[in-house]
Amino acid sequence: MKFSTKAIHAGQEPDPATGAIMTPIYQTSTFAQESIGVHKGFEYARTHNPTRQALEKCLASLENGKYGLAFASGMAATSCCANLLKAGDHVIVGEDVYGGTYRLFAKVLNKYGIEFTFIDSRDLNVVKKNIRPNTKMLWIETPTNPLLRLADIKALSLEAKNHKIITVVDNTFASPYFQNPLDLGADVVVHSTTKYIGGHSDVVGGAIVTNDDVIYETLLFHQNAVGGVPGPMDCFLVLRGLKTLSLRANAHAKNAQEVARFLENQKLVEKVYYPGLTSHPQHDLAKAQMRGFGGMVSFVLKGGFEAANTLCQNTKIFTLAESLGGIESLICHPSSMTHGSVPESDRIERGIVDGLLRFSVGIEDIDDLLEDLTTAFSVLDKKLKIKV
Ligand code: P1T
Repeated sequence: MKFSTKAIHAGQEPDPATGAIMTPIYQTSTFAQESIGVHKGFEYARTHNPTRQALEKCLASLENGKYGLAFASGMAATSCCANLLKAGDHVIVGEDVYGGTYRLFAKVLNKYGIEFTFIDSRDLNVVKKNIRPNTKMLWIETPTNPLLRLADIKALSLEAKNHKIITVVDNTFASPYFQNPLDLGADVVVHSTTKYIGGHSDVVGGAIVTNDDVIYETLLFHQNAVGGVPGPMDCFLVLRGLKTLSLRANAHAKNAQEVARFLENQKLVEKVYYPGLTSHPQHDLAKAQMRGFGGMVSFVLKGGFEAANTLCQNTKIFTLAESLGGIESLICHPSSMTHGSVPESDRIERGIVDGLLRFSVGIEDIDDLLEDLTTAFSVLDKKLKIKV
């Protein structure tokens, strides 16, 4: 089956009790048992729930994986992956990851004797150099949040495999529609389903997909033991959003390409980051491992924080807010919002400067989006000129 068919049907059958076409919201915490130890496959909703199970099967199918696990948030999925580790293990992490991922690794999990080295995951040699005898996991985000840098999933996974290192790819920015890391050799895929998968900014969720039986059993055990599972209503919302992912992803990417081109032509813009631009240093890698370039565009404004703040205040459609991947266009100021927990010196060294803004380009009419930006840039232009 092709992607858009799987998004609508995988893991989902008409309800056997009623024939309902849409997966019911099984709003129950527990299930009746026929006799002691005899039941219909469901006992307690932290362990299994039919609505969650449908979502997990659908997610696995879209990532070309055998197993899917759903979580209450992207961070719950990320922290579940840490259960593949133990004290004394070492993890290599791409330095340009979501600020919350950095915070979990550098400020929470480090307290449990797991060591993290943050490196430039664009460079295979840097990864090679940082492998130690106790390195157990390579954690990459590609494209990265917020600088849209790419990591070569195939090359890095192969290197990791040679050292028995588990490769985890956070595929949130690309979504399974544009990139399937398991097909490129990764062992585990993580998603914040809050973003493109849910797609409507109305639910928080996370997911893990893998083909590996041992990894799955370990994660399944911890999903139940730790308990960061989503409720049935949230699973329903993610499942419902997922059905239109292929349509939305194409529309996001089309608009993002135009917005990126628009930004490249603005004299107040110093730099634009979008993998779909030929000016992106890894455009060829993007074409090789992705089927499209996604809806996220970041850029640096001349004029630092003040310019960034002025632009955010003068758009009407683009809204200043955390998160991404919903149908509406959002702006984020990474250095004070998503990456506020990264120490300032590391942030600046990585390029997350005060003039950096990140657009989650929505699927509104492109003419309206460009008009909104044109107006905001002309206000910014006037303001900067007056200052000079
Ligand atoms: O917010 P949550 O569902 O827990 O997902 C965490 C997460 C994981 N991975 C990536 C790549 C992410 O971007 C996120 C969350 N990001 C934002 C909230 C943001 O605005 O970037």
